[in-house]
Amino acid sequence: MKIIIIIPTYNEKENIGHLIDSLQEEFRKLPHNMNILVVDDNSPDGTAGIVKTETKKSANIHLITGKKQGLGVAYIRGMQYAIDNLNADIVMEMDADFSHKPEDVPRIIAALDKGVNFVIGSRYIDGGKVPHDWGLRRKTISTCGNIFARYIVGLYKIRDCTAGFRAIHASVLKRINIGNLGVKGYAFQMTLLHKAVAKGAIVKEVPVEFVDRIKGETKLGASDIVEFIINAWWIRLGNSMKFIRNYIIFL
Ligand SMILES: Nc1nc2c(ncn2[C@@H]2O[C@H](COP(=O)(O)OP(=O)(O)OP(=O)(O)O)[C@@H](O)[C@H]2O)c(=O)[nH]1
Ligand SMILES: [Mg+2]
Repeated sequence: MKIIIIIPTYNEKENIGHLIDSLQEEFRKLPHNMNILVVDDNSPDGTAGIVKTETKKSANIHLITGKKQGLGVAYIRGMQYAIDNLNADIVMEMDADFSHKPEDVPRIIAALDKGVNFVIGSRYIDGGKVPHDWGLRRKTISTCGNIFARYIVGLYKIRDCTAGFRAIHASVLKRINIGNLGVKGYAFQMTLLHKAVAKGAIVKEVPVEFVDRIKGETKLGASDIVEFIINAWWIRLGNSMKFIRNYIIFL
């Protein structure tokens, strides 16, 4: 199986080299064809230069660069490239800042069995953890994001709808027009999950501990929060319209 871990980066020069090394260590334990695709948005700190050096050393490291338009746009570009150019069977999402532990990668991949085609590294099921010293702002954003996704969008059964540590079968992504999700920022995670579930994806959550970044800065901004809220209500409206249409046809 060919697995592509997509890592979006913006100013992650202090993390990306170490993360690639740690992942390569994990890959040695796996029977799959493991690859990394870094999607860098022309980071001014020179992140892409570090990755370019890695691509020359190892054939399983890939890099694409582009204009900064948000986390979601970077993921969409990466997923399309992984499917069209790298022939991915499975695509993974992972942050560059070590918030997602490289040693959890084999467990997330192993959960893709018995028909499961969408695995979430979940902070909010038994065994999952968020940093105990998260500030009020960070805690509120994460908690409210999941409340919105579960109760406004309707993903009731899923506990961590905003996680960015996931493994998805390429077949699921091919069923979705990912170029047409209509989101630019962090709303991507919840929107893709909603679309995948609507297209029949079988989702499983596995517990992970989310670790606070030590190096570099967060990129989560106010525009991401606004887009997330608008998008959640927009999906809710779409769901209601679909329900009304089906009800009228039934009558
Ligand atoms: N290419 C690209 N990557 C991005 C963009 N925004 C964020 N990222 C990357 O996406 C990942 C998640 O971003 P973070 O800033 O760590 O967001 P977060 O984990 O929700 O927030 P913290 O817990 O505060 O770190 C990191 O690898 C970032 O470098 C973007 O606009 N373009
Ligand atoms: Mg982070």
